[in-house]
Amino acid sequence: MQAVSSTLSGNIRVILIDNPPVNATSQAVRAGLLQAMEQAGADGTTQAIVIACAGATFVAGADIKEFGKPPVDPHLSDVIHAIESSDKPVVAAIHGSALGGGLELALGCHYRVVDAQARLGLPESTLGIIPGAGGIPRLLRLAGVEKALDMAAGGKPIDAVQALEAGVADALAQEDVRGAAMAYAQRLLEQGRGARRTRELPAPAAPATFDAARDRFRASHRGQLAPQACVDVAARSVSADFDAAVTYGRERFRELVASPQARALRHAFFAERVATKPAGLPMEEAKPVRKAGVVGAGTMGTGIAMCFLNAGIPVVLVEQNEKVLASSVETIGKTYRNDVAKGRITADTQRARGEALMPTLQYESLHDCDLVVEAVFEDMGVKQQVLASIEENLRPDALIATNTSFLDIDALAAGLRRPENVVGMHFFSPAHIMKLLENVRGKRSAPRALATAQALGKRLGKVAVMVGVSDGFVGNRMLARRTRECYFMLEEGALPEQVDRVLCEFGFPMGQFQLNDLAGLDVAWRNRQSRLDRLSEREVACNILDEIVAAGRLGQKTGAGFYTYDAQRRRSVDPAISELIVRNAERRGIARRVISDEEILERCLYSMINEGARILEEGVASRPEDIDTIWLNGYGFPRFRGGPMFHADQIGAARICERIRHYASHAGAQYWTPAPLLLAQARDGGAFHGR
Ligand code: 3H9
Repeated sequence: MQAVSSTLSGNIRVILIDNPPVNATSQAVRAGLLQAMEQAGADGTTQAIVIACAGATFVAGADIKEFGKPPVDPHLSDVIHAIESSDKPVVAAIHGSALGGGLELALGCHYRVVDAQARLGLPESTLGIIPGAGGIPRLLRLAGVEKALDMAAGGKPIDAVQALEAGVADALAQEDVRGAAMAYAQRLLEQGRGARRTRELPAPAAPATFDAARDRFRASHRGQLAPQACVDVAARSVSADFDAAVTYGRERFRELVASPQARALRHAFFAERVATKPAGLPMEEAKPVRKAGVVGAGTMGTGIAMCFLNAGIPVVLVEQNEKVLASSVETIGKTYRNDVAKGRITADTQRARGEALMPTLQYESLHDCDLVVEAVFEDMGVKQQVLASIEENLRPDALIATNTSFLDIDALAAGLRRPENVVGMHFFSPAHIMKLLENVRGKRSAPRALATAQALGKRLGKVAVMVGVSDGFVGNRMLARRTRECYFMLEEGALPEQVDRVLCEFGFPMGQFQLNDLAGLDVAWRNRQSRLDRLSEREVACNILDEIVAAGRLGQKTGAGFYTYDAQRRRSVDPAISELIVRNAERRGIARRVISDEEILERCLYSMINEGARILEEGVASRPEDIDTIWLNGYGFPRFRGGPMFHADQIGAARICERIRHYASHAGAQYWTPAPLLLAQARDGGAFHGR
C-alpha cells in the first residue's frame, strides 16, 4: 500500500493520503506528497488538485512516534511550501480531524472544503510543542490573532461551522467531502479562480503588545512552555515577514520537541492509549449496553445517571427514598437546563435525555437493564444487601457494577449467585464531569463482564483503566499515602498554605488541604473514623482534622475548613487554623520545626511513588502507564510531568530510595520502606518505563 497515491479524474488530480490509523505525516507521506505535487505540476492535463485522505480522518498531525528521533527530510514545512507554491489551485478535502501538522497542511492548500462533522485544531501545545510548519503565521492570516492564539496556545479545536465562520473553511460538505472538493475545484476552474496563497495574505491587525495574551495563557496553562512559545511565534508573525516567522516557528519547535515537558506530554499521550486497552481482554465479547440502571440517587448515583444519559443510554434510576429521588431528578433537570442556556446542548437533546430517564422506587424496573451500577452508601453491609436486591431483579446475563472507592469487590460479590457478573466501576465525583474511571477486576469477574465495563467506559467518554482489588484501588491508595504525610507535616511544623503552595507550584491544580475543603472535611473525617482500627498509633493521635471538624468547619460548603471562604468561595488563610495546628502540636509535646519546600514535595511525591511501585509489584495495576493515566485524569497530576511513575523515572530510583531511607531514619520504617521494585531499579539502573 502506498502512503500517497494520485489519480486523475478529468482535469482534476486527486492526491490521496492513506496512512492508517490517522494519516499522520510520517516520512513516507511527506515524501509522497512532494512527489505527487511535482507530478501534478508537470502534468499538462491536471488543472486543479484535491488533497484528500482515506479512512476515518484527514491528517491528524505529524507522526508523534518520529519525535525525539533525528529528523528525516523532507520537512513538513517544505512540503507545505511546495503545495502552496503550486500555480494550479489546490483544495483540501477535510473529514474527521485536521489536527496539528494536518491543519497546517490544509492551511497551505489554497481552499478548504470541510465535512460538516469535522474538527480542526492545533493541539501541539498539549504535547509540549508548537505548530512547526507555519501553522500560526497562516492561521492568523485567515482567522485573526485572537482565534489563532485560542487554537494554538489554548489548544482548543473548532468545528466545521466555526471554521467556516472564522474563514478557515471555504465550504461545508454534508456528505462525500472528496466529491464536494472536486466539484469545488471544478467551479474554481470555471470561474477562472486560481491559486490563493495564505502566505500572501496581509498580516492581520494585532495588539500593540502580546503581554495580555502571555498573561492569559500563563494563568490558564500554569508552568507550561509551549503556549508561551505560541504567543512568541504569533508576535513574530505579525511583525516579521512570513518566511522569517515560519523559520522562527520551526526553530522554536525544534527546541521544544526535545524539552522535558514535551517528553512528558508525549508519554502522557501514549500512556493513555496503552492504559485504556488492557492486555488480554476479549473485547469482542463486550456486551452492548442498551439500557442501564443506577441504584442510589445521591450525588454519585445522580452523576452516574447523567453519564449514561449524556451517552444516549436510557437509565432506570432506583432509589428507596422518595425525596432523594425527587431531588436527584431536579438536579439532573437543572444541569441540562443550564447546558441549554449555555448553548452546550440543544433543547431537543435536553428533551431526549429527560425522556430517557426513568426514576423509580421499584427494583423490579431494572428487569430489562443490560447493566446496573450500584451507587449507594459506602458500607459493606448496605452494599451487599443492595447488590442482592439488584441481582434478584435482573436477567441472568445482565451485569452488575459496584461503584465503590475503597471496598473489596470480592467480598461485595461473595454472597451473590452470579459473582462472575460483577465488576467494580469506580467513578470520580462529579461523575458526569470527571474523565477517570477505575474499572475493578474482581477475582471472579468474567472476562466478558470486564470487557463490557471497558467498552462502556469508552462509550461514556471516560478514560477507563482496569485495576485489581486493593484498599483504595490505585488512585486513592496512593493518595492515602500522600495525605498521611501532609497531616504529619502539619504537626511537625508546616501549615496548610505552605503544603498547598508547594503542590500547586509543582503543577497540581490545588493542594491537599484545598482539595479536602472542596470535597468536604466531614467526608474525610467519616472516612478516617471508618478506618481507625487500621491506622497506626501515630495516625490515630494525629487528630488535627478531628478538631477542625469538631469546630463545625466542614470545608467550602460551610465557608470554613482549613481555610475560610467568602460568598464567592474565594479562599483566605485563617490565623485560627494556624493557631489550632500549633496548639495541637504543643499539647501533644511535638516540637515544631521549619520544614523546607523541598521536604514537602519529596514527602508528598515519594510516598505516592513508593506505593505506586508496590501496586505494580502486587499486580493491582498492570503497567506504570496505568498509574500515570489514573493520576493524570483523576487527581490533577500535572500533565507536563507525565504522571507519578514517569516523574519517578526522571528523578531516578536511586535518589528516591536514598530519600526514603532518609525519611525512615526520622519517622521509622513503618512509614518509609523502599518498595522492592524501586530497590531493584536503584540497584540495576532500571526504570518504570524502561531506559
Ligand atoms: C504535530 O502535528 C506537530 C506539527 O506541527 C509538526 C510540524 C513539524 N502520531 O486516539 P486514538 C495513534 S503534533 C502517531 O486511539 P481516536 C494512536 O496512538 C501532532 N500516532 O483514536 C493510536 O494508536 P494505537 C498533533 C498517532 O479515534 C491510534 O492512532 N496532533 C497520532 O480516539 C488511534 O488513536 C495531535 O496531537 C499521531 N499524531 O482519536 C492529534 N495520533 O491504536 C493526536 C493518533 O496503536 N491524535 N495516533 O493505540 C488525536 O487526538 C486522536 O488520535 C484522534 C483520533 C482525534 C486523531
